Amino acid sequence: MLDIAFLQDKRILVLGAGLSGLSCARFLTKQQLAFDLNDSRANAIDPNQFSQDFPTAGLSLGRWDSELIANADIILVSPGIDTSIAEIQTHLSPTCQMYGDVELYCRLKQTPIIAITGSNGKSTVVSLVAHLGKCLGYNTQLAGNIGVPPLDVIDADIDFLALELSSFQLETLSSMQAVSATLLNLCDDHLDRHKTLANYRAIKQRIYQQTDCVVVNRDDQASAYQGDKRQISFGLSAPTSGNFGLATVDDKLQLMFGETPLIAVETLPLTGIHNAINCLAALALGYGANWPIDKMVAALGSFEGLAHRCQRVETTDQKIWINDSKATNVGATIAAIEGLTSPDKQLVLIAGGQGKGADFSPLTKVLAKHVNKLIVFGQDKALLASIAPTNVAVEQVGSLNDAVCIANQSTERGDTILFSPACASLDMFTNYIARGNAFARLAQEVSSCTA
Ligand code: UMA
Ligand code: ADP
Repeated sequence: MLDIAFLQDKRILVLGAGLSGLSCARFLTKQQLAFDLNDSRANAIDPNQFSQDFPTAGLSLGRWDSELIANADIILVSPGIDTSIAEIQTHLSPTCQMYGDVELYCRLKQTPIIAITGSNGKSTVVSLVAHLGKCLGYNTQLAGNIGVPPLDVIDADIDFLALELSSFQLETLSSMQAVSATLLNLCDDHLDRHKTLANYRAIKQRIYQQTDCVVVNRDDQASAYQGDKRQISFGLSAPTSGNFGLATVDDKLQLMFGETPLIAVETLPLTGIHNAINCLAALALGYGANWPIDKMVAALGSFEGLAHRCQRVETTDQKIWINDSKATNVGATIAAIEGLTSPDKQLVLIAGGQGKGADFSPLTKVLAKHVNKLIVFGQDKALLASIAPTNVAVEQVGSLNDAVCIANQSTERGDTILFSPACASLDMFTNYIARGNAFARLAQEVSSCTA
């Protein structure tokens, strides 16, 4: 039984009618708790469907509803909503509590949680943790930013929740008591909302205050933890005892636990050194939850990876077309370039979209070293073009279609065309999935003409 006493007889307002908001609505309805829902977009949902699904709830669409906001005792806010804006802040009552769906879950349920945040690799690592947990025989449930609102699985009888947390979700989270948790890495992202990298890091570091065991990335200062909790590290270097890393043993690069080689990197199903690091992070998180290392290592081989992350597009032209549409920031694109480069073949990068206020300049050095041509499109194409080094040819184009055609004309058999945008997709696509699917389709079309 969930103890919902703190929600009873409260005026509850749900902000946002997306995945999180509707999961709150379903939960509150199931618990027979009254609520209103407010979304600032007029066509966010179909009001008729809403009143069928939630007959007793109030609905306000098309603007921030100052009256509902002012009267609320508890506001359940969706992660994508910036509540620092005047239309929300000026109306809040001083006693109003505002938090998110993940916080509500944690206040209600003490499931053992393995939590993951970071700028890049969250979805890969959380899925890998869930996969390892399942292979070990635990009932492990994925949840969070990966697309499963935790309130939707609050009634499930599970052993572990593998929880992906965005900075937006961490902003309103304070009651999580995870078994193990990590901040994988940090690079410029979401600065349109968080303003400075220091602020973004401080929000991400909140994950360490809410876990028994802290898992840190030795190669990223932003991931470091100063405190006296149990700490396990992972990184590119050979690890000290009790930690995870990489080392060459018997002429092969291996995942290591202390001085013990675990598995050769070349046998892992996911390519790129960043994915070897992701495997180490998942092992460290599982080890933090007292999962047996040998069984986790045995399960690594059956993880299939996720679509739109450095995924090869099947073509017949003997060129290597890579869909990395999920690369929505500079760090992800750098990891893809460094992971895919091949010394005697060309690498053409297609990038562009909405830069979200990020500094693209860390790309310059990596482009100079590994990329032969840069093709940019979308809202921030000029910004991207401006950071290209002089030894890299740059073309600015009007569409992804044009970018793919030029990439095709500029390459030969054996060359790699990497679509790793370093930007969000929303200027031209519904989301990164639609953008990745468009790239894959276009790549298959042009390649079938040249094959
Ligand atoms: N809305 C407004 N006014 C605004 C902004 C949004 O009314 O100014 C409304 C929209 O009209 C919409 C609703 O809010 O109806 C959407 O809420 P939301 O943006 O919080 O999105 P959800 O559908 O609830 O999905 C959220 C996460 N989205 C964001 O953080 C933007 C999903 O992560 C997550 O899977 C889901 O909760 C379940 O936890 C997506 C994401 O893009 C994948 N995350 C970002 C990322 O990974 O970089 C952080
Ligand atoms: P997230 O959920 O944090 O966005 P994903 O696993 O979906 O992470 O991967 C997003 C992008 O980051 C992809 O382009 C992927 O190739 C890249 N990526 C994955 N792991 C890492 C890592 N450890 N470091 C840098 N980039 C990574």
